[in-house]
Amino acid sequence: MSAFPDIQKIKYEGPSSKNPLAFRHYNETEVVEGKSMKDHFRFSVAYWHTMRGTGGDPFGPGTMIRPWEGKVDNVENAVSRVRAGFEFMEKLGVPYYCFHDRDVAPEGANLAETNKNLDAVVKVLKEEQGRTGIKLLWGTANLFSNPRYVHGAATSPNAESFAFAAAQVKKALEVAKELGGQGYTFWGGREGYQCLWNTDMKREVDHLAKFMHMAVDYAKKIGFTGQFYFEPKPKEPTKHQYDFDSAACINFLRAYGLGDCVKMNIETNHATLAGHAVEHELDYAGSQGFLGSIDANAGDLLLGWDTDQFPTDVYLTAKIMLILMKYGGFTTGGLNFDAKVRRESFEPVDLFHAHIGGMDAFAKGLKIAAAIRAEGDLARMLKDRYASWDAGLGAEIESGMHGFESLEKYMLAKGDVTPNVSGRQELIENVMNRYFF
Ligand code: XLS
Ligand code: NI
Ligand code: NI
Repeated sequence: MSAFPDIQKIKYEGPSSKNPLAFRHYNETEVVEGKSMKDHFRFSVAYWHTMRGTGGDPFGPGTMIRPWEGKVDNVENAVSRVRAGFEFMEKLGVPYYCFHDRDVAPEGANLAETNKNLDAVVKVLKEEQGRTGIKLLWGTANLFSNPRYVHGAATSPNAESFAFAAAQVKKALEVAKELGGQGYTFWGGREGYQCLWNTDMKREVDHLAKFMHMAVDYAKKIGFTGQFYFEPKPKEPTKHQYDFDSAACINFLRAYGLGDCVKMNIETNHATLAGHAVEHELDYAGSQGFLGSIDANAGDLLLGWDTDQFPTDVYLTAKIMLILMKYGGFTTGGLNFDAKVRRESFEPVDLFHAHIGGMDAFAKGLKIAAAIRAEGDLARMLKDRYASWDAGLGAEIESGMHGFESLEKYMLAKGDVTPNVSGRQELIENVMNRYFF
């Protein structure tokens, strides 16, 4: 039985189309800078939002109409949801998806039963992957919903919560391997604290590192070769999450000897919660060699929480694509829509509108970014600004020829610096705007 009987495969119709169920810019085979759009983006659907989002909020219950959902959340229901999910992704034309263990299969009465439930659904996921060619971008484990994780998982003061989480991630890695997953993501969940007076921060952060090492070791042991990612988020649900931003995460990974095996998964709205722009987070991660994958969404500046909206702002997508292309694009990673339809958008067709809009916004952003790169103004203005480092004294400093004494000697002889030139921010902003309107 079809879950979306009235919807056909979404096609590219070009910028003049007014068909709400067609792409205006995302044309998967179109080549930009030598690579197809499909390969630039490696779009992915987030199973937790798209297939499990209920629309519930602190003021009321779920609102979503999802005809394929049964009354009881058992394995049978989970299986029909998988069929609906793959029909959705196939009609949308995305090559990847991501999920948490608990998104796809219900928990049982104990760990053994839970694992059995998961195995039963994974069998169907594998079958649907084979049927459609859709692949697993990354898997992850939900280490935050169940009350056993009330104080965190890897950073819990309760050692048995750590142990349960370890068992869960062990299984999640096995599943990711079974499904040919290209990655595995750690997101902090409740790894953080509400009150420092009852928190041994050093011990908790040490435990988090120990946990990640166990995961990396186990992946090696079973031959899971997917890329590990660490996803920063500064707050929510705890007041202070340990995975605050790119800089904090990269410091943590390096300090604990995980720098070679884990890259970053950057999420737009998490960046803004940290007081950064997403392009800052991407550039920081990229410049340190840690740029792995992207969770694409958008926040609302008038609401201070993780609203997980679909990205529609072409300025935003163009900025993201500029940084991504600067670092050579994705290898194992992709662009995962970690985004949900609004509570008021409760019909199945809204899921299509949301993803089509996001994909089109990124496709347009890619074209703009490619045009900026082709013309080269931005690169030229940037290079000019650092010209003093390309020859003479700057080049000598960069190549290690100087220390404080020789620099003092140089400045004593010269007296003062060559006058600075304007940063030309407004001019650069105007030049950038040429590509948008
Ligand atoms: C929550 C996170 C989460 C991760 C996966 O805010 O974005 O969805 O991406 O655990
Ligand atoms: Ni995310
Ligand atoms: Ni998020």
